[in-house]
Parts: sequence; C-alpha cells; structure tokens
Amino acid sequence: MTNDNLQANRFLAKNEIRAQFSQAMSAMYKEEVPAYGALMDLVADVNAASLEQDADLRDQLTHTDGLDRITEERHGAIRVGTEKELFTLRRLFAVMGMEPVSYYDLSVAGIPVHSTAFRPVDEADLNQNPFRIFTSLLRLELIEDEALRAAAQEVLDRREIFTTAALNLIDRAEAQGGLNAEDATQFVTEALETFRWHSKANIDKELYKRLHDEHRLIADIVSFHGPHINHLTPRTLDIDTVQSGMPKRGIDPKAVIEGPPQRKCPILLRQTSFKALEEKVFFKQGNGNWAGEKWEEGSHTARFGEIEQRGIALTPKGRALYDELLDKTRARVRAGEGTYDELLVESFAAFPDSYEELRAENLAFFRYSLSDKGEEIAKSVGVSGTVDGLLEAGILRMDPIVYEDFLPVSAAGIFQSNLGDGGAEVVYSNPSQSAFEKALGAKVLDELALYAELEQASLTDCYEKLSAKSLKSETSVAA
Ligand code: OOG
Ligand code: NI
Repeated sequence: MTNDNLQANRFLAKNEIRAQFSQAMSAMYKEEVPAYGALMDLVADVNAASLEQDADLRDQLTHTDGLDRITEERHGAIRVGTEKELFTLRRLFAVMGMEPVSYYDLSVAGIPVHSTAFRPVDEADLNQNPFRIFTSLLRLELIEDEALRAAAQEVLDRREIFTTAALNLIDRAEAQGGLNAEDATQFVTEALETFRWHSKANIDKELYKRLHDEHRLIADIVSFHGPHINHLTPRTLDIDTVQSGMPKRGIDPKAVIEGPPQRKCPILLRQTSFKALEEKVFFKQGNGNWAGEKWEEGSHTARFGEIEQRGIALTPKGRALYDELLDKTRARVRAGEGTYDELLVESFAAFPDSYEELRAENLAFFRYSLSDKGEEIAKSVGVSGTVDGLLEAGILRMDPIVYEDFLPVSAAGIFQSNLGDGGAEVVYSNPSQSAFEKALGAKVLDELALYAELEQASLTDCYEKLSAKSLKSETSVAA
C-alpha cells in the first residue's frame, strides 16, 4: 500500500460527511419547522405511488442509479452578508465535496443578491448524495441610503457566523486533505451551528425596521446571528400531485408552480413552495448597551418549505428555447391574453416532448450505456457504428441526465413567495460575476460544460466496451 493510500484510508469519504450533514440539517429543520416534516411525509407517499405506477420511470431510475438517492434528496438555501462569510463557506462546503456551480444574478428580479449553488459534481458522488445549498451573497452596494448601508455593514462586520471549532476543522481538513471519522462527526455538529435559527436578533427594532423598509431580504440577512437555513426542498417525482395534496395535510402552497409545465418528459426543474411562517423574534433594547440583556418582542418572516421535480438537463440550444417560451408566456400574461397556467401550456407545445425528439434536435443531454443486448454482443465481437445506428440497433440505450442546478427566474419566484407582496419594486439589474468570484475565492463551474462532459464520458465508455473485441472480428452498424 502506498503512503497516499494509507493517508486516504484514514479519512472519511467526503460523500459520507455530506450525507451526515444533509441528515443533520434535515433533522434540525424538521424540529424548527414542523410543516417541513409533514411535507417530507407527503413527498415520500407520492414518490412511492409514482414508482409503483410508472414502470418506465422505475427502470430509468434503477438503470442510472438514481433510485437510491430519491428519498434522501434535498436542497437548501442560505443568504450571507459579507465576502468573508462567502469565502469561508466555500471552504466549509469543500470539506463535504460540494463545489460552487453557476452564477445567478437575482438583481434583475429586484433582489439585491447574487448566488451560486454548492453541490457535488461527479455522477457517482451525486448518486451517493446530491445535497446542494443555494447560497446568496448580499450586495449592500446596491442600496442607495448611505447611512443605512454603513449601519448594516457595521453589524455584519461584528458577527462571526462560524464556531471556532468549525474553523479549526476546516483548516485541518485542508492541511491533511480530509478528516477522520471522529473529526468528521464533530465537523458536522459544528457546521450545523452556522445554519441554526436564532430568535434573538443582533440589532434593535428600529434598525430592523429601516433595513426591512429598504428590502425584506436585507433585514433577514443582517439582523440575525447567522445565515439560518431558510428552506429545505425534497425532490418529488410528481409535483402536481404533491401540490394538490398539500392543503389536506394542513400546508398552504403558493399559487403557481415555477418552471416548465407538466410534460411526458420532464425538463429542467419545476418548483413550488409553501408560504413563510411569521415567527416570534426578540430585538435588542437599550442604546447599544446590551449588558442588561433586555429584549423587545417582534416578528420576522423568512422560513418556508419547497418541493421540486427534476427533469432532463437541456443543451444550450434547449435552454435558449426554454427561455424564449417562458419569456413569451410572461409577455402574453402581461398583455392580458389569459392565465399564466394556460398560456404556459400553450407556449410550451412548441417544445418537443419525447426523448427521441429531444435527442434528435440536440435539445437535451443523455447518458448512454450498453443495453443488455449490447453487453451480450460486446462479449463476442467488436462493434462499431454511429450513435444513431447503435441506438436503432438496440445496442445502446439512453437515459436522461438529471438537471442538478437552478433557474434564475424560478429562484426569483421562490424568493418572492417568502418575501410577501410588494417586497421588491426596484430593478437593480447589474450582474457582477467577477466580483462574486473574487469574494468566493474561486471561479464557479460551468453547469453546461459539466453535463456535456458527462454525456461524452458515457459515450466514450460505451465505445470502449464495444470495440474491446474488435481484434477478433468486427461488426459494423450503419446509421
Ligand atoms: C433562495 C431561493 C432560490 C430555488 O430553489 O430556486 C432557491 C432563497 O430564497 O434564499 O432556493
Ligand atoms: Ni429552493
């Protein structure tokens, strides 16, 4: 055994640390927000029924190793206040094998943040545990009121959102290249503290009100001890059934589902949420001298629950068509041509709805593998041919590559659903990916490149298997 192997064996796999963390976050949130637990139960029931009824879906998920991840699957969201906080978060998530993918500019939707999603990147890691955290950084520079900006900055500069033990364990993981099982368990416990809800605010009621009047989100980010997890989202195989089943379980969903309409072949991401809770909080009292610990009661609205259904990842061409049809729908709604739901379905009639067409028109990404027949043939003879030909001959099979990321327009809708009406009139529109990456201390990965690589790698693997016997004899399959 090499030294490297010895080293690696001492460490708990990052996937395992992430799985523990995801479990711990879910348990904490269930306790903090009971409606989330009720939603999880509903989603589990609906997913079981979908798998029972839909043999193709079951086959597809079994074949791509996606079945095991379904019940464990969820994403969460947090919002941080400073560049330094974002920088350390990147290091914290790296300990669990989560990397920043994509840049999302929410300022176009009147929300003064920009964001990325920390998530596992490799297929095998995603299948073990796909936990993602949508992470937003406040952009105080977009706030015009200079005095308020300075006050917010001062409060943010005073806080430390990580425990000392968490910071030490991040240092250790970086220095050693991993954490042993004992350290990993402690790391998860300490990391959890950063995302815990604190009902006692960092500031007094007056400053809270000024921040809130500027934008609700600013108050949510600045007023508290840290970036409390604001929602966790299980993945469902049938979002329409979960949406209509929510009221019966005492959950109040938002009116429309974000994303594409219902289809035979789901694309990208459909999302809906239930409204944020109004929670009792306590503000500091007494002119900056908190020694007496006097608190004044108030309320804050921030935490909610969400569900999502994931479909196939789209190529740049597919994504352009998606954006065009969504824009068209919104324009027609503004022109008063009908309801959003109706017009969405109407517009998306132009988006092909079979996997064969999606592939033929280069609209979506697929994962290729050898069919049972293909495996059998490859044992005896070498086979060559085009992808089309091999698919037609039943030697290759194709399965959709799941979309693992987020949609800015949908995200804006999800933000709004917990901000209440009339929260965001201002359109800041000012993307700044380079400033975001500077704060992050790294470049975000390009989601489209990741899907393209996965597709290509699956094809390369198939061709290698098929040609392995080509020295003996060769069969060519024409397109
Ligand atoms: C994040 C909203 C975005 C999603 O699923 O699109 C999001 C937030 O409210 O902080 O989580
Ligand atoms: Ni979300």
